[in-house]
Amino acid sequence: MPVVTATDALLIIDMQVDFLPGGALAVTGADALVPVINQLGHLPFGLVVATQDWHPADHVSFRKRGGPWPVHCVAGSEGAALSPALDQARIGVLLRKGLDRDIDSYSAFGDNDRIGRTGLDGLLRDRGITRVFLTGVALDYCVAASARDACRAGFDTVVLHDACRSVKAMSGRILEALRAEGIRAASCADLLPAP
Ligand code: VGL
Ligand code: ZN
Repeated sequence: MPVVTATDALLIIDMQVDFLPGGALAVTGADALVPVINQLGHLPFGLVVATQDWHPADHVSFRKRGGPWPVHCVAGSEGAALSPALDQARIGVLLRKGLDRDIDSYSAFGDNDRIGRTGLDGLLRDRGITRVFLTGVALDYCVAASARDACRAGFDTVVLHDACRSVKAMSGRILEALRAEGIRAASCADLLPAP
């Protein structure tokens, strides 16, 4: 059972209004993750990082520009805000991604073209982080991309499967694919003290 210490980081991916039920790109069950992620905030992580998908109004990922997604998480809009129920007191770094109108950025670590990087890998290393735990949405897009980049950057990478939801794919298949790449899966109960 993994014991959380100061060399661990919690990554909270895109827990924004537009990804919650009723939002522009709703992920089923995303609202149920909020109390789960709030609970994790009580553990002694060395750093808690939250991301926000933060797009210009004419972003390349939007259908009106031939992209796969409805308009979502437009910078500064209500839909781009973090869930109001998410406990923000523990968030040490708030990272916005997808700001460039011509390239999407699923991963917290950089753009999909793998050229533009956010610097998160260096930031984590500088803070002495060796292991990252991933939570949030969507498991099949931004969580998976972030987990792959974390693993590639040399961090021990753990997806907290019951603190994530997929938008399209079956979560089991995604976790299986990630596991084959060296990314582990654990449940929140593995980290939290028994009630
Ligand atoms: C996401 C699709 C488009 C995500 C963001 O957070 O997984 N998915 N933009
Ligand atoms: Zn997006």
